[in-house]
Amino acid sequence: MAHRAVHIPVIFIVSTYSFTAFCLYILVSFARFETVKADNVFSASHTTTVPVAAARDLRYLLYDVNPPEGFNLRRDVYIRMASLVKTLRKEGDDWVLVLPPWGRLYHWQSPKIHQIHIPWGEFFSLTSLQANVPVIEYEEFIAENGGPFIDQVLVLQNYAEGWTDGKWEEKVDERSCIEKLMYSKDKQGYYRGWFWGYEETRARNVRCISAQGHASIMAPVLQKNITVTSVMLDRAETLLHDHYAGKDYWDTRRSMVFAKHLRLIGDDFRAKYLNSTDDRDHTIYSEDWTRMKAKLGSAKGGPYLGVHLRRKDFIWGHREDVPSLKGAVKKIRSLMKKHKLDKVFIATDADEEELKELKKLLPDMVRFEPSTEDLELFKDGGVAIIDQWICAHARVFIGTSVSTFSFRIHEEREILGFDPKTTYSRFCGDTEKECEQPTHWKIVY
Ligand SMILES: Nc1nc2c(ncn2[C@@H]2O[C@H](COP(=O)(O)OP(=O)(O)OP(=O)(O)O)[C@@H](O)[C@H]2O)c(=O)[nH]1
Ligand SMILES: *[C@@H]1O[C@H](CO)[C@@H](O)[C@H](O)[C@H]1NC(C)=O
Ligand SMILES: *[C@@H]1O[C@H](CO)[C@@H](O)[C@H](O)[C@H]1NC(C)=O
Repeated sequence: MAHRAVHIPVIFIVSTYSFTAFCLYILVSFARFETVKADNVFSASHTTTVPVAAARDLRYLLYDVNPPEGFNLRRDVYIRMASLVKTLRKEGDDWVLVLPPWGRLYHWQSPKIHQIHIPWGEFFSLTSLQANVPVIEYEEFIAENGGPFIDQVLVLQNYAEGWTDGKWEEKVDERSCIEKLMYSKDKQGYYRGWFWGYEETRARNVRCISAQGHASIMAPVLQKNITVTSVMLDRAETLLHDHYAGKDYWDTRRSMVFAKHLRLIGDDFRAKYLNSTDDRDHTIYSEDWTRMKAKLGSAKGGPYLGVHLRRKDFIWGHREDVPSLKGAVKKIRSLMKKHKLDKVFIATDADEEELKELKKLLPDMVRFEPSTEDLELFKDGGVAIIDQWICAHARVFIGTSVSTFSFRIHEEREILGFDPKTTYSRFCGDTEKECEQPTHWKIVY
């Protein structure tokens, strides 16, 4: 299963962060200092301060991610691409990020519902995203571009030889493709591929690029080596964060505001089943994320314990850091007692059989269970967001070890202003010896 691999980038970023990120940060800051003087890089009017203002062509950056990666790692890759677009916009052309339609995700298995070609607007607030970096939906790109054509696809890959002498260095080079190319030429000489399930989409050219480093190492290549209008980076997860948990990371993360209809469903559910309202719980949310600066510890949260219990592929491998259901319920009971909470909300991807067992062990648990019509409307991604939203508003939260789903809840709680003591804890495996708890990443405003 590809899920082992899925976790590597996350752990990697966290572990390399200390020794590379600092250097990267310095590098990037220097580049910034040279080109733009403290202006707003996203406003159309900043052309006046850029030396090459005369020819600011509109260009499109598209991207896609390795198919087995889940929803929440894809949200993380978006942050890296937004950062790259910010770097690109500092010099030269007017780059716009094209949002890759959602669909065909491994975990989205609800039968009989159409889960392909899903625009970002169904899950996130587009105006919020746009307040951070210019973005458009894929279908808008097709319309603006005059057809479903992408000029250049760059398939990103690592270096065949790995790290030379075990030394980490940043580099990018055109190389022959290491893996079998997922694109093939049609009779007209165009390249056909997955393209988010848009069969009519084709590429004029496909090349492989070996890249090792942070997202913005692609900037010089896109600015200087390539002159065509639309470029797609496939396997974009190959690139690392420019500056993990830095200001730019958090700006983009804060701009990823959930779509309003999903937040409203979550809020109604909180009020109805969990006696939780923003007024009482001090979780007032500003529609404009740039004004959202809640002080740590200001949020109280609803009178319930929020739980993210990741199962499925996390238990198939008999991982040491994932508890049995009995172990999880024991922990839940003790947390409820400790914090004097009589309600518990559970978000989980557990299968039918495990759910039955869980209900037996914890008959009073509350879950968001969408009707068939609701599921058709929100889709698996929307239901996941509603679950995350409800967990994000709990008085106390506990998640699952190295689950990107849990990580996104941590960030949401950080934005809402919860005391870190109520957020950064996870279940321990039944026999786990050293149960390291999640890291607190503070928002940089
Ligand atoms: N509604 C709901 N869906 C969940 C829950 N936990 C997992 N899922 C589903 O399973 C997917 C989990 O994959 P990811 O989003 O990638 O998060 P992850 O737990 O880190 O898993 P990997 O990244 O695949 O290792 C989610 O996108 C959901 O579709 C949950 O508590 N509620
Ligand atoms: C980009 O162009 C430079 C200069 O021509 C060249 O040295 C470099 O190898 C090219 N990079 C890529 C990734 O094609
Ligand atoms: C809901 O919470 C309020 C304030 O904490 C409390 O006064 C009220 O009794 C609660 N209602 C229910 C139904 O638990």
